[in-house]
Amino acid sequence: MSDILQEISTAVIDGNKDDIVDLTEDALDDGLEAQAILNSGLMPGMDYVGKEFRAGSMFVPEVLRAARAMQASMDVLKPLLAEGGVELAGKVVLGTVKGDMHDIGKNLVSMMCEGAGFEVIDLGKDVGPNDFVTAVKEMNPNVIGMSALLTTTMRSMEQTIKALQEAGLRDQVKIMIGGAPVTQSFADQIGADGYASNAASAVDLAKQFVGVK
Ligand code: B12
Repeated sequence: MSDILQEISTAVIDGNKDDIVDLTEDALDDGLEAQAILNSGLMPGMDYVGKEFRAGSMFVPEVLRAARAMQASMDVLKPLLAEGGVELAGKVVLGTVKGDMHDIGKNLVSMMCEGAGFEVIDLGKDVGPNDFVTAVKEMNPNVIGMSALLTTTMRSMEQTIKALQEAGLRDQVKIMIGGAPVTQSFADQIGADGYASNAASAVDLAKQFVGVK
């Protein structure tokens, strides 16, 4: 890996939001392609963070800092990636379900998915079944991710899946769910395609859904 890509990886791992923008611009000035910076600078950094997080060696605040640093670099790269018509890993629509205002975990999933090369459409929080249905109709994502932190709002996940079935859209999208009270057995019970207990595993699941390693 070139020195500057290594520095970009390290800036992600360290959550160094201030330096990463300069480093990204320097890399572009040096003639590196936006895609190369994403694939060989940001993603290895985020992969490392994901592994450390799963292993319990990094914690939520550090992962959030890393994700924000990556986001700052992505803000520079995104217009260039779009220009080049770069093939992204797939499209993920995310939202915290209706009645639920908790979005820290969902934001983490969003940033980690972006870091893994997915286009992410974040519908925000308090997202009702019909909003998900509209998003699937209009944006044709590969994956929907629903987050719930309240036992009372988990039911909205089931209602969303039913609404997608009724709209005839269920088979064209994979559905993953998560959030502290959510479990694999709940996912099985409501007919979701998968559950992940943390943002790094959510990325693995999304990759599995679209057939990316
Ligand atoms: C921060 C917080 C808040 C903040 C939310 C701020 C925000 N912008 O999100 C505020 C103060 C607003 C809040 C409000 C309330 N809260 Co609150 N809150 C929490 C708290 C302390 C932390 C949640 C959090 O952010 N965790 C950190 C993130 C990173 O973890 P996470 O969300 O689980 O996400 C990870 C995974 O679950 C997974 N994941 C998450 N989403 C997704 C999605 C997909 C697709 C996948 C695959 C994976 C995935 O990946 C994430 C990253 O690894 C929890 C307690 C706790 N320790 O969990 C209570 C908690 C969730 N809150 C609770 C309650 C009761 C409330 C209120 C009702 C309180 C009140 N009486 O007003 C309100 C509800 C408001 C509403 N309508 O939503 C209860 C819920 C109880 C229950 N079983 O239903 C908890 C458990 C506290 C408690 N012990 O009582 N809360």
